[in-house]
Amino acid sequence: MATGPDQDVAVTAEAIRAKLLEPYAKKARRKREGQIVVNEKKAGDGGRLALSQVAANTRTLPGVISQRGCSYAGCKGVILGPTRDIVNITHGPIGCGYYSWLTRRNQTHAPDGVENYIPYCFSTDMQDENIIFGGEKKLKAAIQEAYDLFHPKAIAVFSTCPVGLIGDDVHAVAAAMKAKLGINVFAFSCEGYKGVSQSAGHHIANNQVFKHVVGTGTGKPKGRFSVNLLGEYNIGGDSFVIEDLFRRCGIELVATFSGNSSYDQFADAHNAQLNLVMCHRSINYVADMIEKKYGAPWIKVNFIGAAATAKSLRKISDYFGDHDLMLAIERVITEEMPAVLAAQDRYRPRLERKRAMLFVGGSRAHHYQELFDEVGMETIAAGYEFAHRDDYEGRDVLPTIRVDADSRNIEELHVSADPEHYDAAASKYAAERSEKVGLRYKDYDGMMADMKDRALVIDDINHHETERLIEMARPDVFCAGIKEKFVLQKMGVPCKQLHSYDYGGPYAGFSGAVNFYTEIDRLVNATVWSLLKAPWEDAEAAERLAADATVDLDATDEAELTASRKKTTRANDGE
Ligand code: CFM
Repeated sequence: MATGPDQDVAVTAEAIRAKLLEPYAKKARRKREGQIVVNEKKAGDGGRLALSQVAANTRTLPGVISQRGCSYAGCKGVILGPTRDIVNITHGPIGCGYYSWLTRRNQTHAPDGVENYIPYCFSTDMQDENIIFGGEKKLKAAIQEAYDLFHPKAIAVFSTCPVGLIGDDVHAVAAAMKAKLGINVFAFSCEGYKGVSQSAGHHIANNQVFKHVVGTGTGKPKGRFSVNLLGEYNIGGDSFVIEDLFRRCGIELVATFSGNSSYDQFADAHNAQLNLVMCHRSINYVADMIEKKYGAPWIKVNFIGAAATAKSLRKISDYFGDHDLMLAIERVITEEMPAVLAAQDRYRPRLERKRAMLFVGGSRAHHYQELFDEVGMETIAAGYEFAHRDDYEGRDVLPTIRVDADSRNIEELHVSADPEHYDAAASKYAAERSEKVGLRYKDYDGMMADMKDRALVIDDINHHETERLIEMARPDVFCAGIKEKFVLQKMGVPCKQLHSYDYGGPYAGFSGAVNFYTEIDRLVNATVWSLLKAPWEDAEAAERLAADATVDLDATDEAELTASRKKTTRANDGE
């Protein structure tokens, strides 16, 4: 049942929702009903929207194929993954280290002579005997070995599931090794089973980085306008683009958490004047803690989309309220926009009214809607893998979020103003600026406010729902990850990977926007998709394949048998 773009979207969204929920047993259906929501944009209090509630950050249904990852992945892979000069040791069986080794496309630029451990995979490679008798000794030896080989500034230890189960005290080992070696050694209790998804790992990572690294440096910003960029991980080189924009605007970037970052940047981050939060889900904890302890406020930014980039740069300008900075920012925007507008003119007629679906992580399903919008495409369904209600409905709902046992499992740091380093003037200044230019701090409206009324919002989508969604709505492009890509493409729908960007990118900033329009045009307007028929949809092809793949066991002589076997080999080689 294909639906056209002119069809009533309201009926379509409700009909799709009903179809997705149909096969579930009662209890499972009740759970999914709260996670599959038709966006209703009703006016709420104080000029804000009253959005439907999404039952986000809850356990995945047992037995379904989810897109989610684990807590260890969120901690070691996502937050610490892009750090180049911390030796990151996985304490656990080798598989956890191996499968998190270079699998995320976070790039780094390590100048000659600068430490870069990203290409390495460090693991304690736990064996049966360590599981039975404990792995602390092996961990100690691994830290010592890493130190002897590399003499890094810092070593971090990541716990995998068995470490938590057998009770190795990774923190005690880290503390002992820190004292022994005289470098910073710290550990994460990020066992894969913690929480309901990788989101737990983000929180655990944020806590430890804040506790053990942020504020330990003495480097002070040199420029007049200094910022940290939080929640930008340099996938496909995005951070490089943003760094270049900042440089041209005269904005000093103290630290990025954690794309193209270094240990010293984290250590000095408390001295930046302003914090910019890009991926709210993964890093809002650090932003909040820096504000509480050191005074610098945070604002939400988004460098995905040309308009969003311009808006974010202007927000920075509003904060600093400086004429020279404002001129520099406007100059950069003026330099960049002609190429963006020319690309929009070129691609809009080819992409207008095409329909996108986005099911990614915890912030990209929102941010990338901007880019589609800029070329006239509509997002008809979107959702996060592991985000929380505030990422859907906005931070206003934070006080109403119920803390369940899975969240309580994760340490909540109690942070207060640092007696020595808290900058009281910063918070006073921030309040004044807000009064003057209406800047909102600690504020994020979430994804649903930006989506159309009656669009479909699906949290923690699974394989069954993805297939039904495609069958019913046949989008022109589906944005997801490697686990979904080839299933979708066999159904004749192009998939753009928004985790790794496939082999593309950068997509941030102005030049990134042009890259993205080009890439989406290439995918959406390729004619190959209409020619594609999965083998099981084409009876003749299926028969042919089956015949080709069968060795003729009745062959009477060797020549016949060899010919038959050759044919089979050819078929298997995919010729
Ligand atoms: Fe933030 Fe990310 Fe994302 Fe994320 Fe991720 Fe990622 Fe993602 Mo993959 S930190 S929430 S845990 S923007 S790895 S760079 S693409 S799921 S949407």
